Amino acid sequence: MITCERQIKSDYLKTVIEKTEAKNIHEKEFIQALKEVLLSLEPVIIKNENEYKASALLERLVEPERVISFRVPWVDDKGQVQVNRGFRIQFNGAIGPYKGGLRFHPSVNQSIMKFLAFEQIFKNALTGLPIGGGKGGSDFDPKRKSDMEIMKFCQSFMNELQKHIGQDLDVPAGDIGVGGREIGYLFGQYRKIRNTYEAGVLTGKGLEYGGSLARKEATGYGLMYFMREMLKANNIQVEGKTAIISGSGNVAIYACEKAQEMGIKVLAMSDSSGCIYDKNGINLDAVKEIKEVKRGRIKEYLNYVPSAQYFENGINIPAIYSIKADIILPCATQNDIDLETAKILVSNGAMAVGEGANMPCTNEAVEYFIENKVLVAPGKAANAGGVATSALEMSQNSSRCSWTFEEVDKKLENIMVNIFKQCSESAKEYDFANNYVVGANIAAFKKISGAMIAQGII
Ligand code: NDP
Ligand code: 2IT
Repeated sequence: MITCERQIKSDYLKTVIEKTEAKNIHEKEFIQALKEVLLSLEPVIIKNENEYKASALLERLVEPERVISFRVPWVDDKGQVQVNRGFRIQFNGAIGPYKGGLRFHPSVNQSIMKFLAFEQIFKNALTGLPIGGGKGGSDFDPKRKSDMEIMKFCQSFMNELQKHIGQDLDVPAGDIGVGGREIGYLFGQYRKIRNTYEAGVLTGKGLEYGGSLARKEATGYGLMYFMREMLKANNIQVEGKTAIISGSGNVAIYACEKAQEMGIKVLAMSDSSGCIYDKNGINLDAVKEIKEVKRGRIKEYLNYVPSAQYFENGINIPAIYSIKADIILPCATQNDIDLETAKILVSNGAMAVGEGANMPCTNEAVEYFIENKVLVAPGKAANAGGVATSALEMSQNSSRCSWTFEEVDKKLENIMVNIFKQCSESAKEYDFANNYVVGANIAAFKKISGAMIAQGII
């Protein structure tokens, strides 16, 4: 059942999509991510259909190398036993050790893990660094848990995860609900169980024990480097523009920091409860204190800036998307912007969307933006700065040295400039002009397919 309206010319592609959909019928996010990529690859697939078919390239691409699911029992502060489900998806290791974050959020399930791991294969290929695609996490909800409960959960999670990871095998990092604190507890437990100091087994570590300067900032900064390149290529000046940023976690905060540095006025940020609107521009120090220090709610911003406004999310579109801005930066979670929301943003005059989150726009929303000449910086390219800097952390760990903030930031900037170039050139090569969504998929696919074909049928 292909739900997408468009005609598929390649019988091979059509069959693969249909079979994969039938096999994974309950995994809607995975199917969404898969279709977005595969449909856009059609021109490349048509060109090489016989070769791909002969080695079942697409069938292998859509099937994870390994799916690991495990029980995570832990004892809460009241002495009650809790049980969560843990995952690690090792999707594709053709280019390097599996690499990708861990997400702790109650919505986590196999479909979400597989969509994230699938996206990660392409994202990691675009970085130009030797990393394969993986993702993991748990349906554990870190909200309202004590520090002790977080530690106990992380330790139990690692008791099982450690059997499946290693610096040359699979290197997890953070994602939603997993930041520096969690990586610290996870690393400590890995070190204790394995009785070895294997710094490169996790990234996003603290600076005292093998972390890299600028990793914390990397995803948000990288997003803005990509945005700057995209606007520049379309003769749009960055300075003086307005922006709204959904989320107020790691990616959102550092996207805001770099946007402000570039002369963009950030009008609004949000969390899952609602958004703050500050017509004078967001006071980022206040947001950092609320989110990074107090682990509080975005609403508390009004205690710092009483002239700002707070809008609670209703049942329809998230409140933040009713605010008018030039640049839209969804940095919270998947499917935040659907077609209805996209229509509002377009009618409000948005000129560019930068996906800081993974798959924050539905496929229909992305198509609508592109049809309406809104530039889209696709997540797998625009938010690749985080994982790229994780790979730089791995390099520093292997060589037992550490680079300065400026060195890492410069490398990150060069990587993002290069990713934009790849997206732009691949789009042009296949006559998609400034459709960077298609460009990113094609550029990444060429690299992955090349590596998979070279390594034979495995
Ligand atoms: P954080 O946990 O630091 O922040 C997530 C933010 O999104 C919070 O403000 C959270 O609000 C908000 N949010 C709103 N709705 C939801 C929802 N339904 N589920 C989860 N969060 C929600 O995560 P990150 O900033 O690290 O990640 C944000 C996005 O960026 C994710 O899509 C992630 O996959 C992607 N990403 C992250 C990278 C990284 O290096 N960290 C790299 C590349 C992509 P609340 O507190 O109310 O839940
Ligand atoms: O989605 C992502 O790219 C991440 N969460 C970061 C992964 C990593 O390994 O740094």
